[in-house]
Amino acid sequence: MKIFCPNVSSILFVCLILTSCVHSKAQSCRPSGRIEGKKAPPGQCNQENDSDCCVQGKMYTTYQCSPSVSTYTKAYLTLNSFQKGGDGGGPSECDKQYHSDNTPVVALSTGWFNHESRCLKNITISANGKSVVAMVVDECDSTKGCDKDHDYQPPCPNNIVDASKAVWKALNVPKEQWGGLDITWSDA
Ligand SMILES: *[C@@H]1O[C@H](CO)[C@@H](O)[C@H](O)[C@H]1NC(C)=O
Ligand SMILES: CC(=O)N[C@H]1CO[C@H](CO)[C@@H](O)[C@@H]1O
Repeated sequence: MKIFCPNVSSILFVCLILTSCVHSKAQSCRPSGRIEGKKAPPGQCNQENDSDCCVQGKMYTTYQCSPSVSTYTKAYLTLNSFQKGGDGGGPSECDKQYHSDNTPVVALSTGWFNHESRCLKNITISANGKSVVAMVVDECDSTKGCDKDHDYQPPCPNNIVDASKAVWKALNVPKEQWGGLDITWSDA
């Protein structure tokens, strides 16, 4: 009878491979897949305030992860409506409610949303020499898009803080520039 008995060097080898995998996973966030754009049916995809609509046949990259969070996490700030009838689609995922765009609320890319772990928590957003505290109420889905649930908008990039206009106002950004800004954020 033969008993399986791995020698010490093979155990070491497996350990080495495992640690290097874990290590590289923590450091980088790679795409998880791609989806093909579908054109929105008539009347879908609310383009109020420059929301993107999926382009038929275009490929969009998806992500399950976001860059790792630090005290100055770099992100890209975008504009969203969290009100009923706004371009955010349905009610917010965290509390199934709509939110006034005059309150500082945000949606985070899937990796940062982290399975609702930041739901109804506050983050501090800094840019332009100012900072504002905003509550996380929704996910900006990096894993899916171009369907009815996402108002036929593309999947979110993995580094997005999608904010109500109250956030833009508090950061003192001139209205003509609302929609895209490099920022940093941290857990408040
Ligand atoms: C987040 O900030 C709001 C407004 O400043 C505050 O009312 C709320 O209690 C804060 N929530 C948490 C979880 O700290
Ligand atoms: C979410 C948001 O800011 N919506 C605005 C889009 O633009 C119209 C017209 O400028 C505003 O009235 C909305 O409030």
